[in-house]
Amino acid sequence: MNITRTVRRFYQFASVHVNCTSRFSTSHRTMASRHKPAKRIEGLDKNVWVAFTALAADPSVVNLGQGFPDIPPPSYVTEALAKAASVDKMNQYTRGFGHPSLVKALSQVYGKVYGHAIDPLKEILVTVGGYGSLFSTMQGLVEEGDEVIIVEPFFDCYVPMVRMAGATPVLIPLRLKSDKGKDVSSADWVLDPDELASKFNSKTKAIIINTPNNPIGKIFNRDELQMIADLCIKHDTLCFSDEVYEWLIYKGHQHIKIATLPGMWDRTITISSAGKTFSVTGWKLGWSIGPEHLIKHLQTVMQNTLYTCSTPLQEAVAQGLLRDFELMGQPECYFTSLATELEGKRDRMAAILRESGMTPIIPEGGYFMIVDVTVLNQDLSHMGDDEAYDYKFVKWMIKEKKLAAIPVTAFCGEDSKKQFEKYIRFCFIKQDSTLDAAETILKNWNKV
Ligand code: IK2
Repeated sequence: MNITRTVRRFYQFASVHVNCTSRFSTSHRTMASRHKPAKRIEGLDKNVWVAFTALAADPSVVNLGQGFPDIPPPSYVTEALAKAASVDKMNQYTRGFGHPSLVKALSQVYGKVYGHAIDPLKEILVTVGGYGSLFSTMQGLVEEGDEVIIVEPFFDCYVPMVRMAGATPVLIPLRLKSDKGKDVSSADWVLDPDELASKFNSKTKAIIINTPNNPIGKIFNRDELQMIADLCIKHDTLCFSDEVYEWLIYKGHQHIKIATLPGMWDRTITISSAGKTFSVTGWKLGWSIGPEHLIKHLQTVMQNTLYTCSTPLQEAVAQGLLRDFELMGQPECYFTSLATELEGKRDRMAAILRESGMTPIIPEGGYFMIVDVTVLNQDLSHMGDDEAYDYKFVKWMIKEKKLAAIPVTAFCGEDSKKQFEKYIRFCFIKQDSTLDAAETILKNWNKV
């Protein structure tokens, strides 16, 4: 074939291709305008995990961003999974609202924690992670026109989930008590009682609390929980209590379930997660616990959306819970031993940050630590002003310093952005070698 013919053929092909492409893009545009997203998801397209997980994926980046352990999970749990998967019937569907052995194990563990029997079939729903528990709670109990009070900073999916249920999120920030000096603890972040009371009205369907809180690590004490409970009872509202970090409680602190306060069991859904309980975040199993008259609505959502969760994973978590149920109260119980291990990592993380001149907020629970980066005085004006300072700071830190964290304004609404935009969140459930690498980066911060 001579050159002229080849060139002509190429242009013929290219022209057909261009026509096809432009026809495709025209029809694509028409389709796009005809098929708008459902109203319930409008404005919800941005997500901090999608954005920052991608940025931190580079293996040269030390990842203290998203909240997952890089320490191994307990071997009895992973071994139980391998064993479960080797049994034929464990690889098939199981009961929709929770695998029988898992709900039984959960009722044993939580029966002890709540101090009363939990009906495994009627008062528990197992679903896909803490996310699934939150979603079924919101879809099952929150109605168009309702208001739902959310304490800031909050785990970021609460607001979109309330919106997807057709309701309005009403935000109230934790505020830092003044004059705290150098030693600031998550306990120094408090709700203003009058401000909280002012958020309740006849439209209020529920309040969402998270204790221990992500990202601050605050554990609500009995008086604070009582204040919330009194308002729930006074205004006849529900309480959704996200307690996925319930076992990660540091010395001198106590986790209290709001559902155990007088008058609260009947109006509370408590949410937890196998991912956080056994350091297996990739397993994505969670559960909601509450009275039958509420849980049955979550079960309706489950049966019409996901129907059931993975059988072998549920069986393995059941075996893990039974093992730790026997050890509850002893140091070898994973619920306790993980918290002990993490307390050392928390203190190390705090020391590293202090050495770099920053003031970390020492968490009472959970595995995150927030820190004010103001003293680093990093000029980010070249990055424009489309984003909050913490977003720019973390993006810059990942690129220039190879250290990933999460911006704290991802956990609050517009009105509180100024209060939180100088904070970033570090995750410290990491191997010593990962914390060593972070320490080296922070020590060499000012070296080029
Ligand atoms: N609720 C809270 C408070 C959570 O922190 C999470 C998990 N978040 O972890 C990611 C991070 O903050 O870096 C969930 C619910 C969801 O739990 P699960 O992973 O079991 O769906």
